[in-house]
Amino acid sequence: TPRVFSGIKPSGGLTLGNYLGAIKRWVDMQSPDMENIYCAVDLHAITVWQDPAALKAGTREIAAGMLASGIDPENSILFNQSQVPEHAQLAWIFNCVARVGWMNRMTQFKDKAGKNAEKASLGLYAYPSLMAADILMYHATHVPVGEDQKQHVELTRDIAAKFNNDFGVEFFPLTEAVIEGPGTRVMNLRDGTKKMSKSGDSDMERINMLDDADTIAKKFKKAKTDPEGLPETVDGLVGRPEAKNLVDIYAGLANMSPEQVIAQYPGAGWGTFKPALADLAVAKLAPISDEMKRLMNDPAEIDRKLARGAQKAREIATPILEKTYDIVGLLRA
Ligand code: AQP
Repeated sequence: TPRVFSGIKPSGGLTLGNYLGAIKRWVDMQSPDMENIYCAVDLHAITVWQDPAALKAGTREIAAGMLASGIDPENSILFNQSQVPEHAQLAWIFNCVARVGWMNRMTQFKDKAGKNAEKASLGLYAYPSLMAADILMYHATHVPVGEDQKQHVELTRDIAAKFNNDFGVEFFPLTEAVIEGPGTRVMNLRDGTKKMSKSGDSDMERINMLDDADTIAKKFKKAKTDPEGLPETVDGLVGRPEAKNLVDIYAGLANMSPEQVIAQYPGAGWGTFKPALADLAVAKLAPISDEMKRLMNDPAEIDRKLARGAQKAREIATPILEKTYDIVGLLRA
Protein backbone atom coordinates (compact mmCIF):
# COMPACT_ATOMS: atom_id res chain seq x y z
CA THR A 1 0.00 0.00 0.00
CA PRO A 2 1.16 3.53 -0.74
CA ARG A 3 2.22 5.34 2.39
CA VAL A 4 1.95 9.10 2.68
CA PHE A 5 4.01 11.22 5.07
CA SER A 6 3.89 14.98 5.50
CA GLY A 7 4.46 17.55 8.21
CA ILE A 8 4.12 21.14 9.32
CA LYS A 9 6.43 23.14 11.56
CA PRO A 10 4.90 24.70 14.68
CA SER A 11 6.79 27.95 14.09
CA GLY A 12 3.76 30.24 14.31
CA GLY A 13 0.06 30.12 13.55
CA LEU A 14 -1.16 28.10 10.58
CA THR A 15 -1.58 30.12 7.39
CA LEU A 16 -3.75 29.83 4.31
CA GLY A 17 -0.53 28.67 2.56
CA ASN A 18 -0.23 25.72 4.95
CA TYR A 19 -3.92 24.97 4.43
CA LEU A 20 -4.05 25.10 0.62
CA GLY A 21 -0.51 23.80 0.05
CA ALA A 22 -0.66 21.01 2.60
CA ILE A 23 -3.58 20.24 4.93
CA LYS A 24 -6.46 20.57 2.44
CA ARG A 25 -4.64 18.39 -0.05
CA TRP A 26 -3.98 15.77 2.63
CA VAL A 27 -7.66 15.71 3.49
CA ASP A 28 -8.61 15.41 -0.20
CA MET A 29 -6.06 12.58 -0.64
CA GLN A 30 -7.23 10.47 2.32
CA SER A 31 -8.43 7.08 1.17
CA PRO A 32 -8.73 3.62 2.67
CA ASP A 33 -6.13 2.35 0.16
CA MET A 34 -3.42 4.54 1.64
CA GLU A 35 -1.68 4.80 4.96
CA ASN A 36 -1.35 8.42 6.03
CA ILE A 37 1.11 9.78 8.55
CA TYR A 38 0.97 13.47 9.49
CA CYS A 39 3.29 15.20 11.87
CA ALA A 40 3.78 18.49 13.68
CA VAL A 41 7.53 18.73 13.17
CA ASP A 42 8.59 20.45 16.37
CA LEU A 43 12.23 19.40 16.02
CA HIS A 44 12.29 21.27 12.72
CA ALA A 45 10.70 24.34 14.31
CA ILE A 46 13.58 24.75 16.80
CA THR A 47 16.14 25.16 14.01
CA VAL A 48 15.31 28.83 14.55
CA TRP A 49 14.50 30.30 17.97
CA GLN A 50 11.08 29.37 19.38
CA ASP A 51 9.62 30.60 22.62
CA PRO A 52 9.08 27.35 24.59
CA ALA A 53 5.48 28.09 25.64
CA ALA A 54 4.57 29.26 22.14
CA LEU A 55 6.10 26.10 20.68
CA LYS A 56 3.84 23.89 22.78
CA ALA A 57 0.80 26.02 21.92
CA GLY A 58 1.77 26.02 18.24
CA THR A 59 2.11 22.24 18.23
CA ARG A 60 -1.41 21.91 19.61
CA GLU A 61 -2.67 24.46 17.09
CA ILE A 62 -1.29 22.40 14.22
CA ALA A 63 -2.90 19.26 15.60
CA ALA A 64 -6.19 21.15 16.00
CA GLY A 65 -5.88 22.52 12.45
CA MET A 66 -5.39 19.07 10.99
CA LEU A 67 -8.25 17.56 12.99
CA ALA A 68 -10.62 20.46 12.29
CA SER A 69 -9.85 20.29 8.57
CA GLY A 70 -10.85 16.64 8.42
CA ILE A 71 -7.77 14.51 9.11
CA ASP A 72 -9.30 11.47 10.77
CA PRO A 73 -7.05 10.20 13.58
CA GLU A 74 -8.62 6.75 13.29
CA ASN A 75 -7.47 6.30 9.71
CA SER A 76 -4.40 8.52 9.76
CA ILE A 77 -1.54 8.68 12.23
CA LEU A 78 -1.22 12.16 13.73
CA PHE A 79 1.57 13.03 16.18
CA ASN A 80 4.37 15.44 17.00
CA GLN A 81 7.85 14.57 15.86
CA SER A 82 9.75 14.80 19.17
CA GLN A 83 7.56 12.06 20.69
CA VAL A 84 9.06 9.61 18.22
CA PRO A 85 12.79 9.80 19.02
CA GLU A 86 13.59 7.50 16.08
CA HIS A 87 13.37 10.54 13.77
CA ALA A 88 16.39 12.17 15.42
CA GLN A 89 18.22 8.85 15.55
CA LEU A 90 17.76 8.18 11.85
CA ALA A 91 18.67 11.79 11.04
CA TRP A 92 22.09 11.20 12.60
CA ILE A 93 22.68 8.26 10.28
CA PHE A 94 21.64 10.44 7.35
CA ASN A 95 23.99 13.21 8.50
CA CYS A 96 26.72 10.67 7.87
CA VAL A 97 25.33 9.71 4.44
CA ALA A 98 24.50 13.17 3.03
CA ARG A 99 27.35 15.35 1.75
CA VAL A 100 28.13 18.92 2.79
CA GLY A 101 28.00 19.93 -0.87
CA TRP A 102 24.39 18.76 -1.11
CA MET A 103 23.37 20.93 1.85
CA ASN A 104 25.18 23.91 0.34
CA ARG A 105 22.78 23.84 -2.60
CA MET A 106 19.60 24.09 -0.48
CA THR A 107 17.79 27.33 -1.25
CA GLN A 108 15.67 27.24 1.93
CA PHE A 109 18.81 27.41 4.06
CA LYS A 110 20.05 30.38 2.06
CA ASP A 111 16.67 32.13 2.40
CA LYS A 112 16.31 31.46 6.11
CA ALA A 113 19.93 32.02 7.11
CA GLY A 114 20.04 35.28 5.17
CA LYS A 115 23.28 37.20 4.81
CA ASN A 116 24.77 36.05 8.07
CA ALA A 117 24.88 32.28 7.52
CA GLU A 118 27.70 31.91 10.06
CA LYS A 119 25.20 32.76 12.78
CA ALA A 120 22.58 30.19 11.66
CA SER A 121 22.14 27.11 13.83
CA LEU A 122 23.78 23.88 12.76
CA GLY A 123 20.28 22.38 12.93
CA LEU A 124 19.01 24.76 10.25
CA TYR A 125 21.82 23.60 7.99
CA ALA A 126 21.05 19.92 8.64
CA TYR A 127 17.26 20.46 8.33
CA PRO A 128 16.95 18.45 5.08
CA SER A 129 18.63 15.46 6.67
CA LEU A 130 16.05 15.39 9.47
CA MET A 131 13.29 15.80 6.88
CA ALA A 132 14.68 12.81 4.96
CA ALA A 133 14.53 10.86 8.23
CA ASP A 134 10.88 11.90 8.80
CA ILE A 135 9.93 10.51 5.41
CA LEU A 136 12.16 7.44 5.18
CA MET A 137 11.47 6.45 8.80
CA TYR A 138 8.15 5.12 7.47
CA HIS A 139 9.36 4.08 4.02
CA ALA A 140 6.84 6.65 2.77
CA THR A 141 6.22 6.48 -0.96
CA HIS A 142 4.45 9.84 -1.38
CA VAL A 143 4.97 13.25 0.19
CA PRO A 144 2.34 15.90 -0.56
CA VAL A 145 4.01 19.28 -0.05
CA GLY A 146 3.98 22.84 -1.36
CA GLU A 147 6.31 23.85 -4.16
CA ASP A 148 8.84 25.26 -1.65
CA GLN A 149 9.66 21.78 -0.35
CA LYS A 150 10.39 20.17 -3.72
CA GLN A 151 14.17 20.49 -3.38
CA HIS A 152 14.14 18.83 0.05
CA VAL A 153 12.15 15.85 -1.24
CA GLU A 154 14.63 15.47 -4.09
CA LEU A 155 17.45 15.47 -1.55
CA THR A 156 15.58 12.77 0.37
CA ARG A 157 15.76 10.62 -2.76
CA ASP A 158 19.49 11.32 -3.05
CA ILE A 159 20.03 10.25 0.56
CA ALA A 160 17.97 7.06 0.07
CA ALA A 161 19.84 6.20 -3.12
CA LYS A 162 23.27 6.82 -1.58
CA PHE A 163 22.41 4.80 1.53
CA ASN A 164 21.18 1.88 -0.60
CA ASN A 165 24.24 2.11 -2.82
CA ASP A 166 26.82 2.49 -0.02
CA PHE A 167 25.52 -0.54 1.83
CA GLY A 168 24.49 -2.58 -1.20
CA VAL A 169 20.84 -2.88 -0.12
CA GLU A 170 17.41 -2.04 -1.52
CA PHE A 171 16.15 -0.67 1.75
CA PHE A 172 14.89 2.90 1.46
CA PRO A 173 12.35 3.75 -1.28
CA LEU A 174 12.79 6.67 -3.65
CA THR A 175 9.94 8.85 -2.44
CA GLU A 176 7.84 10.97 -4.80
CA ALA A 177 6.87 14.55 -4.00
CA VAL A 178 3.20 15.20 -4.80
CA ILE A 179 2.84 18.84 -5.85
CA GLU A 180 -0.43 19.44 -7.70
CA GLY A 181 -3.19 22.00 -7.94
CA PRO A 182 -3.48 25.77 -7.68
CA GLY A 183 -2.68 26.00 -3.94
CA THR A 184 0.85 24.66 -4.01
CA ARG A 185 2.43 28.11 -3.93
CA VAL A 186 0.39 30.70 -2.06
CA MET A 187 2.15 34.04 -2.15
CA ASN A 188 2.53 36.89 0.31
CA LEU A 189 -0.41 39.31 0.03
CA ARG A 190 1.89 42.36 0.05
CA ASP A 191 4.55 41.00 -2.30
CA GLY A 192 3.56 38.44 -4.90
CA THR A 193 7.16 37.34 -5.45
CA LYS A 194 7.52 35.96 -1.90
CA LYS A 195 5.66 33.00 -0.46
CA MET A 196 3.14 33.41 2.33
CA SER A 197 4.87 32.35 5.56
CA LYS A 198 3.85 31.87 9.18
CA SER A 199 6.82 33.85 10.37
CA GLY A 200 6.83 36.75 7.87
CA ASP A 201 7.29 40.24 9.36
CA SER A 202 3.81 41.67 8.88
CA ASP A 203 0.52 40.02 9.76
CA MET A 204 -1.08 41.79 6.76
CA GLU A 205 0.92 39.64 4.34
CA ARG A 206 -0.79 36.40 5.36
CA ILE A 207 -4.19 34.94 6.21
CA ASN A 208 -4.04 32.98 9.45
CA MET A 209 -6.36 30.04 9.91
CA LEU A 210 -7.64 31.66 13.11
CA ASP A 211 -8.30 35.11 11.59
CA ASP A 212 -11.91 36.31 12.00
CA ALA A 213 -14.13 37.31 9.08
CA ASP A 214 -13.42 41.06 9.36
CA THR A 215 -9.66 40.50 9.46
CA ILE A 216 -9.80 38.24 6.41
CA ALA A 217 -11.87 40.82 4.49
CA LYS A 218 -9.50 43.63 5.50
CA LYS A 219 -6.41 41.68 4.47
CA PHE A 220 -7.77 40.85 1.02
CA LYS A 221 -8.98 44.43 0.57
CA LYS A 222 -5.48 45.74 1.34
CA ALA A 223 -3.73 43.00 -0.66
CA LYS A 224 -1.38 44.42 -3.26
CA THR A 225 -2.77 44.33 -6.82
CA ASP A 226 -2.37 46.28 -10.03
CA PRO A 227 -4.93 48.64 -11.59
CA GLU A 228 -5.88 46.20 -14.35
CA GLY A 229 -8.37 43.90 -12.61
CA LEU A 230 -8.99 40.36 -13.78
CA PRO A 231 -8.11 39.52 -17.39
CA GLU A 232 -10.40 37.78 -19.89
CA THR A 233 -8.20 34.64 -19.94
CA VAL A 234 -5.47 33.17 -17.69
CA ASP A 235 -2.82 34.29 -20.21
CA GLY A 236 -3.50 37.78 -18.94
CA LEU A 237 -2.07 36.81 -15.54
CA VAL A 238 1.45 36.29 -16.87
CA GLY A 239 3.93 38.64 -15.22
CA ARG A 240 1.31 39.74 -12.64
CA PRO A 241 2.20 37.72 -9.52
CA GLU A 242 -0.24 39.46 -7.17
CA ALA A 243 -3.21 39.07 -9.52
CA LYS A 244 -2.28 35.47 -10.23
CA ASN A 245 -2.01 34.76 -6.50
CA LEU A 246 -5.54 35.99 -5.74
CA VAL A 247 -6.96 33.92 -8.62
CA ASP A 248 -5.01 30.86 -7.44
CA ILE A 249 -6.25 31.29 -3.87
CA TYR A 250 -9.84 31.49 -5.12
CA ALA A 251 -9.27 28.40 -7.25
CA GLY A 252 -7.73 26.46 -4.36
CA LEU A 253 -10.55 27.32 -1.97
CA ALA A 254 -13.33 26.66 -4.50
CA ASN A 255 -11.82 23.47 -5.95
CA MET A 256 -11.78 25.11 -9.36
CA SER A 257 -9.06 25.65 -11.94
CA PRO A 258 -7.75 29.21 -12.45
CA GLU A 259 -9.39 29.07 -15.92
CA GLN A 260 -12.78 28.43 -14.32
CA VAL A 261 -12.30 31.32 -11.89
CA ILE A 262 -11.47 33.72 -14.73
CA ALA A 263 -14.46 32.42 -16.70
CA GLN A 264 -16.68 33.25 -13.74
CA TYR A 265 -15.32 36.81 -13.33
CA PRO A 266 -14.01 37.82 -16.77
CA GLY A 267 -12.59 41.34 -16.68
CA ALA A 268 -13.93 42.00 -13.15
CA GLY A 269 -12.44 44.88 -11.17
CA TRP A 270 -10.76 44.27 -7.81
CA GLY A 271 -13.68 45.99 -6.13
CA THR A 272 -15.81 43.05 -7.26
CA PHE A 273 -13.33 40.20 -7.02
CA LYS A 274 -11.69 40.92 -3.66
CA PRO A 275 -14.96 40.91 -1.65
CA ALA A 276 -16.05 37.72 -3.45
CA LEU A 277 -12.71 36.12 -2.55
CA ALA A 278 -13.04 37.27 1.07
CA ASP A 279 -16.57 35.81 1.29
CA LEU A 280 -15.38 32.51 -0.13
CA ALA A 281 -12.40 32.37 2.26
CA VAL A 282 -14.62 33.09 5.26
CA ALA A 283 -17.18 30.49 4.15
CA LYS A 284 -14.44 27.84 3.88
CA LEU A 285 -12.27 28.82 6.85
CA ALA A 286 -14.80 29.88 9.50
CA PRO A 287 -16.13 26.36 10.18
CA ILE A 288 -12.55 25.11 10.45
CA SER A 289 -11.39 27.88 12.76
CA ASP A 290 -14.49 27.48 14.95
CA GLU A 291 -13.71 23.79 15.33
CA MET A 292 -10.01 24.54 15.95
CA LYS A 293 -10.92 26.89 18.78
CA ARG A 294 -13.24 24.29 20.27
CA LEU A 295 -10.50 21.65 20.16
CA MET A 296 -7.88 24.03 21.56
CA ASN A 297 -10.09 24.61 24.60
CA ASP A 298 -9.20 21.08 25.67
CA PRO A 299 -5.41 20.83 25.32
CA ALA A 300 -5.30 17.62 27.37
CA GLU A 301 -7.45 15.86 24.78
CA ILE A 302 -5.18 17.07 21.94
CA ASP A 303 -2.16 15.82 23.90
CA ARG A 304 -3.81 12.42 24.33
CA LYS A 305 -4.48 12.19 20.59
CA LEU A 306 -0.86 13.11 19.81
CA ALA A 307 0.49 10.58 22.31
CA ARG A 308 -1.70 7.85 20.82
CA GLY A 309 -0.53 8.81 17.33
CA ALA A 310 3.10 8.73 18.45
CA GLN A 311 2.61 5.23 19.80
CA LYS A 312 1.22 4.06 16.45
CA ALA A 313 4.05 5.80 14.60
CA ARG A 314 6.68 4.11 16.76
CA GLU A 315 5.26 0.71 15.89
CA ILE A 316 6.30 1.38 12.31
CA ALA A 317 9.46 3.36 13.07
CA THR A 318 11.16 1.07 15.59
CA PRO A 319 11.71 -1.96 13.32
CA ILE A 320 12.87 0.28 10.47
CA LEU A 321 15.43 1.96 12.73
CA GLU A 322 16.60 -1.39 14.11
CA LYS A 323 17.09 -2.70 10.58
CA THR A 324 18.94 0.49 9.60
CA TYR A 325 21.32 0.13 12.57
CA ASP A 326 21.91 -3.48 11.60
CA ILE A 327 22.69 -2.57 7.98
CA VAL A 328 25.10 0.17 9.11
CA GLY A 329 26.83 -2.20 11.54
CA LEU A 330 25.80 -0.65 14.82
CA LEU A 331 25.93 -3.43 17.37
CA ARG A 332 22.73 -4.27 19.23
CA ALA A 333 23.29 -6.47 22.26
N1 AQP B 1 2.84 29.75 0.94
C1 AQP B 1 2.66 28.45 0.82
N2 AQP B 1 2.01 27.93 -0.26
C2 AQP B 1 1.82 26.60 -0.40
N3 AQP B 1 2.26 25.70 0.50
C3 AQP B 1 2.92 26.16 1.58
N4 AQP B 1 3.46 25.54 2.64
C4 AQP B 1 4.00 26.46 3.47
N5 AQP B 1 3.82 27.68 2.98
C5 AQP B 1 3.15 27.54 1.81
C6 AQP B 1 3.45 24.10 2.81
O1 AQP B 1 2.99 23.81 4.11
C7 AQP B 1 3.67 22.66 4.60
C8 AQP B 1 4.26 22.97 5.92
O2 AQP B 1 5.25 23.95 5.81
P1 AQP B 1 6.18 24.20 7.07
O3 AQP B 1 5.44 24.89 8.10
O4 AQP B 1 6.78 22.97 7.52
O5 AQP B 1 7.38 25.02 6.51
P2 AQP B 1 7.45 26.28 5.62
O6 AQP B 1 7.18 25.90 4.21
O7 AQP B 1 8.77 26.93 5.85
O8 AQP B 1 6.28 27.17 6.20
P3 AQP B 1 6.21 28.64 6.58
O9 AQP B 1 4.78 28.95 6.76
O10 AQP B 1 6.95 29.46 5.57
O11 AQP B 1 6.90 28.70 7.97
P4 AQP B 1 8.08 29.60 8.47
O12 AQP B 1 7.69 31.02 8.18
O13 AQP B 1 8.23 29.36 9.93
O14 AQP B 1 9.28 29.14 7.73
C9 AQP B 1 4.70 22.27 3.56
O15 AQP B 1 4.19 21.24 2.77
C10 AQP B 1 4.85 23.52 2.75
O16 AQP B 1 5.24 23.24 1.43
